[in-house]
Amino acid sequence: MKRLPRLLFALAVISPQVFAAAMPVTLYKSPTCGCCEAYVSYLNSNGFKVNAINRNDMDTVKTQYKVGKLESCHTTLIGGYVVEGHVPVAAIRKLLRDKPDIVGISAPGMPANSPGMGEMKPGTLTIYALTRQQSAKPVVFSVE
Ligand SMILES: [Cu+2]
Repeated sequence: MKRLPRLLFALAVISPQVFAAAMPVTLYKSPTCGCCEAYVSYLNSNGFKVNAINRNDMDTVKTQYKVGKLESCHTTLIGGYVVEGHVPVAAIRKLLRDKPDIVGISAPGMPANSPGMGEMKPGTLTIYALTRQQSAKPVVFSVE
């Protein structure tokens, strides 16, 4: 038993991403949203630990987190950012790594080629920035 901590330490050094604790996130969704559930599973299987909260007043949530015209079905809070809709984890990781001065990111609507919706086709899904001053023209954050 005494060897176990050492072993864990060694493994943690070798593969930090495997041993990094799952990142806790909060996700607000309507209780009847099926694609939202699919997205919860997607996040959970990609190293996040989702606390999904059912809300019947998603309009209030959208107003509270200022998603504006870039709204989708569910709203997720990750590391101080708002992640709106079916955003691929690659974009979330970029957001958490680069820490831009924005409110968050969004995959507005419910695009068919997004995680939790359907088959992803790399390079086809545009992710937008939720800027502090909601600009008339949407600002592209990344293409996934
Ligand atoms: Cu959806």
